[in-house]
Amino acid sequence: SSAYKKTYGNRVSNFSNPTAKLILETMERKKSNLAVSVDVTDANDLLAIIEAVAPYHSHELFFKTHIDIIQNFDFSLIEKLQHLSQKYDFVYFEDRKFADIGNTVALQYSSGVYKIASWSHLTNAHPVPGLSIIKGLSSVGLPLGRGLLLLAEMSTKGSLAVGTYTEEAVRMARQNRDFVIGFIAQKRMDGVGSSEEEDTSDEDFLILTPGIGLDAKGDSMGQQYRTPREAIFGSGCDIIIVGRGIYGTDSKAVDTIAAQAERYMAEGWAAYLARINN
Ligand code: 6AU
Repeated sequence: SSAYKKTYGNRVSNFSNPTAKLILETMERKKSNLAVSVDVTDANDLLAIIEAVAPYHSHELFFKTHIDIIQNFDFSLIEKLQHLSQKYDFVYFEDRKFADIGNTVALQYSSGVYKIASWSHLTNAHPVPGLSIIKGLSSVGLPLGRGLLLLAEMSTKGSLAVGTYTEEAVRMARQNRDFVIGFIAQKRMDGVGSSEEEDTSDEDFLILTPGIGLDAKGDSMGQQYRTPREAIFGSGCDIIIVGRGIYGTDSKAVDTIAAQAERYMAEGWAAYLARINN
C-alpha cells in the first residue's frame, strides 16, 4: 500500500485527528518508532523508568501504561506524568482495553479514580461491543483531541481476534476516521474487509504492534514475540510496543533499561528505513 512506503512525516496529512498528527510528527522529529510499555506496580518505579529512559536518549516516542496496576496510586502521579511528558516531549498511551457498552465506557474513560481522558493522548478498545463503544469513547475523547486504537488482532497464542472479527474491526474504524486512528494488530490493515466498489488505496491507519522481543520467543502465559524487523519491515507495522524486553524482570536496573531501550529503538528505526528505502 502507499502508506507502507511513505515516511512518517509525509503521512501527517492523511489524518485529521490531532493525536495521530502529533504521533507522526513526534516520530519524524525523534527518529523513533518505539513505545515503551511500563508494566510495573509501583508508582516510583514507573517514574524512575521514564526518567531513566526519556532524558538520556530523548528518543522514546511513547510510554504505555496500565495505570490500574499501580498499587500506590494517587492523582499526584498523573501530575508528575504530565510534567514529564512536557519536559521530554513524548506521548502517553493508557492501555485500558475498554470493552463495554458506550454509556459505560464513556464513564470509565472520563471518570473514576484515573480520569484517563484527561491525561492520556491515546487509548485502546476491543471492538467486541460494536459501534457503541466508539460512540461512547468518542463522546469524551474527541472534544479533547484524543485518539483511539481498536484491537483488530492480538499477540497471544490462540487469539480469537482473527478473520471476520478483524475485518469488522477495520470497517468500524473506517466509519470513524476522526477518532479511530489505527489498530493494535500484527500487520497492516489497509483495505482489509473493504468491498470491491470501495476505493481504499489512500487509506492510512497507524499500526501499533505488541509482542516484540529480541531475546525471547514468548512467555509462559501465551505471549508470542517477534523482532522489530519482522514487525516493521516484514508486516508493515508502524510502532513497536516493547515491555519486558526493555525493563526485564528487575525494574530498578536503570542503566540496563536505558541501554535496552536504545537497542530496540535502533532496531525499530533501521527496519523502518529499510522499508521506506527498499
Ligand atoms: O512486551 P511485553 O510482553 O512485556 O508487554 C506487552 C504489552 C503488555 C500487553 O498488555 C500489551 O503489550 N499487549 C496489547 C496491547 C498493547 O494492547 C495487545 C496484545 O495483543 N498483546 C499485548 O501484549 O502491556
